[in-house]
Amino acid sequence: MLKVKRAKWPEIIWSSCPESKLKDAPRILGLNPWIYDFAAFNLWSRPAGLLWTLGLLRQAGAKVALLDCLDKTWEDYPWPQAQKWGQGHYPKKKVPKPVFLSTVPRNFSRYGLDYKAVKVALQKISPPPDMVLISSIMTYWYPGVITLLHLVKEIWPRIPVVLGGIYATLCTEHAQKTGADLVVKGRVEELKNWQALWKLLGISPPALPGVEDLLLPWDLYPEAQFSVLLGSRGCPFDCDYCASNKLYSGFWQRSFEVILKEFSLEYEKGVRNFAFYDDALLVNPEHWLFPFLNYIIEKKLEVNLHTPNALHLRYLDLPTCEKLFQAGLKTVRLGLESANFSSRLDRKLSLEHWERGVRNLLQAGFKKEWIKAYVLFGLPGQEEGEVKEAIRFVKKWGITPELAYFSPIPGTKIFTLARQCSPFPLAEEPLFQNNSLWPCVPGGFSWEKAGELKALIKS
Ligand code: B12
Ligand code: SF4
Repeated sequence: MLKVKRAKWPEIIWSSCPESKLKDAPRILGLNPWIYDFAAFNLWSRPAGLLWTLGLLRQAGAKVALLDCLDKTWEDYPWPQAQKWGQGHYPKKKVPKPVFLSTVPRNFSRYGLDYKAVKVALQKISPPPDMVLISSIMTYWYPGVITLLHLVKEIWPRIPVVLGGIYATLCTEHAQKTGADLVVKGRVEELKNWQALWKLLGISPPALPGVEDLLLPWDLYPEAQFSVLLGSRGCPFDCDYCASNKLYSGFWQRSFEVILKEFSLEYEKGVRNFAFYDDALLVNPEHWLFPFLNYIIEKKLEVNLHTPNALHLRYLDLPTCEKLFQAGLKTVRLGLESANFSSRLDRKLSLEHWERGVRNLLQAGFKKEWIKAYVLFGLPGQEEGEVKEAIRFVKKWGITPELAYFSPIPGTKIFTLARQCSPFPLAEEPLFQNNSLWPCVPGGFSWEKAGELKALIKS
């Protein structure tokens, strides 16, 4: 087993591609900000988009380093003990609520590494990086982006800072007001984005490495409790509440060989927990998923696989369920959303799909307690009865419902209706897109209602 240790605080490790032909390779630092929210739990969370970006830049010849505020990072840094399968709590510090959220009856915290620990680690980087990249995930987590951006600008006022990711793509105008030198909307591998990055560095852009062969640089996390597998981008469905199509139109799959290489490097490091990040993991499974599952089964590798991002029930035929079971899928999440099968906001599921999928999972050997079905709560105009009906429906099957609170996302089909229903200016202020606020539920978040639904789930 290839064991690589974490550095000691406050050291940041740089890495480059051995075949780099770039003279005076620029040093590019990637930062994943803290989460600022009412609640946060690490469900195998990694900034996959930032890793993708750093991977391409390293491949093109740059020297890269990563500081992820949501990762333990340093060998001697205190961090909550991870749970059985690598998921777990973040350290948290209560912080004042942003003014827009001052009336919400919940505590607001910064999750992740201590602010001062990050500040000192950045100050110690010598010489300073030539460019800093800041990633963004949930739109309403932008306070973490701004805090980090201000910190970077305080330490290195003249170093260019680039902001990219999901918030930057879905709320570009808002992101342009953060003070970043460049806001990248969409995929970094789009030629105009790639060129803009290098222009900011003052270097003529090297050829864009092929994304087909790209290995995500998971080695930037030396001692990981878990890792992520991303075998595809996009989703062939187009549900009214989902931003998948806005983030990647079309559907593209990586090759089995590339996934296997990425997985093997992580496995060699000792990683045994892998979470799939695909929006449509089970679409066209012959391309890479089946060969990958077969490989694990044939080699008798002991791994735990997790699908926090939900599986499409329509593709759960018996052979697929058996392969998933034998390969070690432990966390099974299903996208039910609603038990109303006649009028739905998605195009992905019928009652027959549900019945057949759940039966096949059970027949393949999955225990009922490993399976949870997401039920969407808080959609514009949604009747509370519909949510309760869905909870009861799932429970009838002996599996556990899990509420997925609705986040209104700019650019989705339902966003216009969400804006009409919500008392908050959803388009102008991304903080109101936070699912914890229940932004489209009359009266907003209520502890009483949350308790009532929790009790129904537990009953
Ligand atoms: C994996 C995933 C998760 C994981 C964890 C994600 C994480 N890292 O923390 C899990 C399953 C836990 C999760 C949970 C949730 N998620 Co989620 N998730 C995703 C998903 C499917 C993939 C994100 C991803 O990594 N993509 C792969 C990378 C490679 O793509 P990318 O980030 O777009 O990166 C590209 C560009 O953006 C750019 N880029 C990215 N970063 C950078 C940085 C720089 C500097 C540059 C230059 C470029 C750049 O280049 C990259 C390569 O092309 C997205 C949907 C999607 N298709 O993106 C939803 C999504 C982000 N999730 C969403 C939601 C709603 C949730 C939940 C709230 C669901 C719920 N209702 O309970 C929870 C909340 C999580 C929490 N902790 O509180 C929404 C976002 C909502 C919002 N307002 O922002 C999305 C968009 C799905 C949707 N419904 O439309 N999620
Ligand atoms: S099936 Fe899932 S990922 Fe695909 S569009 Fe619908 S909600 Fe989004």
